Amino acid sequence: MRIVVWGTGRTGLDTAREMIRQGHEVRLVDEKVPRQSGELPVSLLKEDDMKWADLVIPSPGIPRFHSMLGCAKKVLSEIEVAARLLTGTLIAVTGSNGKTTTTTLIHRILTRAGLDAGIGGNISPPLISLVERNPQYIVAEISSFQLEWIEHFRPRIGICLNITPDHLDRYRDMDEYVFYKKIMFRNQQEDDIAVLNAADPYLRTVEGRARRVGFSFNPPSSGDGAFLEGSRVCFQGSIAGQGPMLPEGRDLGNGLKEDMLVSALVARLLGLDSSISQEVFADFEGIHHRFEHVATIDGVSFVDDSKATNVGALETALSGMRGPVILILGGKDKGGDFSHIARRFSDRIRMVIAIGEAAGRIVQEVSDIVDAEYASDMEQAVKTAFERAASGDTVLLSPGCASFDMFQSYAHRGEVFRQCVHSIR
Ligand code: UMA
Repeated sequence: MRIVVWGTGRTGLDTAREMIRQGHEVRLVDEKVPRQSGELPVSLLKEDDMKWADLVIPSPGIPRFHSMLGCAKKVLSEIEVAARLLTGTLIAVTGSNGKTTTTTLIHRILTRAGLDAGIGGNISPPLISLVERNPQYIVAEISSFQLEWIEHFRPRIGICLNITPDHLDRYRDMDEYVFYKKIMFRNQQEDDIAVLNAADPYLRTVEGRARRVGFSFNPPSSGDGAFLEGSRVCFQGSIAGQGPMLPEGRDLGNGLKEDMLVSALVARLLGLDSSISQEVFADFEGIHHRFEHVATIDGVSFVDDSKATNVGALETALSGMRGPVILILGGKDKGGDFSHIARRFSDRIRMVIAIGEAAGRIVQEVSDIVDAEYASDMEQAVKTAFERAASGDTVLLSPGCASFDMFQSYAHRGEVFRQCVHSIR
């Protein structure tokens, strides 16, 4: 087959290599001046490439309505192509927040249980890079971008953690974003499982024939599912019984608690012993830049939640906090509603410090509700936060925005925050 692989990031390079290994004729193209890509030749994308190809595989970053894709005979996403080649049990995790942590936890549980499990997708490496090893279980983090060009993609267990506004700079509106999240369940059959957040109004209905299993902090109203009783995970319905304990004695935050609840549920559905999940949770120190404690200086705690790139993640972080919070917000605007956050958590937000491209809009939206001011950069934001904080306060970087206006990535933003905190000492 003649295949155009479009994009020379991680997805494009791994896809091109695998398609060549599968014996296809491959053109690797990009719209930007081709970077060095090791052994693979790259050319600038031309309309002729679209006409030449039987199949185009665009990288997730390429917008669905890019005019060039309109000239292609057939377009499939990398996850669709990978899923057709992988023969193991596919466990796919989507949602606006918590995907990376949940994917990591499930993978660790399977590995600790002695199963042959691979991990990939949006978390990286791309799913296609697992094809050569073809593990018995595949735990995949799946983004809405990757779901835009699926056809038969059908996870054995599909999980949607939550849907909150995100990527509204890519999608026309919330409906379109929700559509591409829920499309993951469309091809599931009766012997598949859809694990859905029972408290999320967007997930009350999903397409597909899969058996539904719910989760929420409180017992779901009916059916099979998982909930929390204190720190204990409990299961109801046909899987009823006690699950693992979540670690006590450290502040997990609501986001991590929910991710552990879902992971324990998936382990139960796979028939694994709860003690395995409990051991994994006890050892788990979280992932970088997701509600990560950086330091406590003069009684003021600094928490790096730079991975919170939308207001849903910010809301989850704040909902698990009690004491006064000085909140650093801002970055590249994704259209989230910050006044709602300020109203809901006005009891615990001591002040907001806004940075980056979205700073003007944020200060305008929240300053009637909580104290708010601008900072020119991260260094000034951290300095101001420390000056205003009292012992017992938390300075929380949970920006609710993308990072690309001032930083290379959310990880880079988190590292800069960390350096600024350490330079206070
Ligand atoms: N390109 C074009 N034209 C365009 C856009 C991009 O030619 O209009 C080219 C660029 O020049 C570049 C390539 O496409 O060469 C970049 O493709 P990409 O942005 O898809 O980058 P990858 O390195 O392949 O990374 C992708 C995911 N990126 C996006 O979804 C934007 C990575 O998720 C993922 O880890 C990786 O595949 C492996 O699966 C990142 C992400 O931000 C972390 N994801 C979003 C999120 O989590 O919110 C969805």
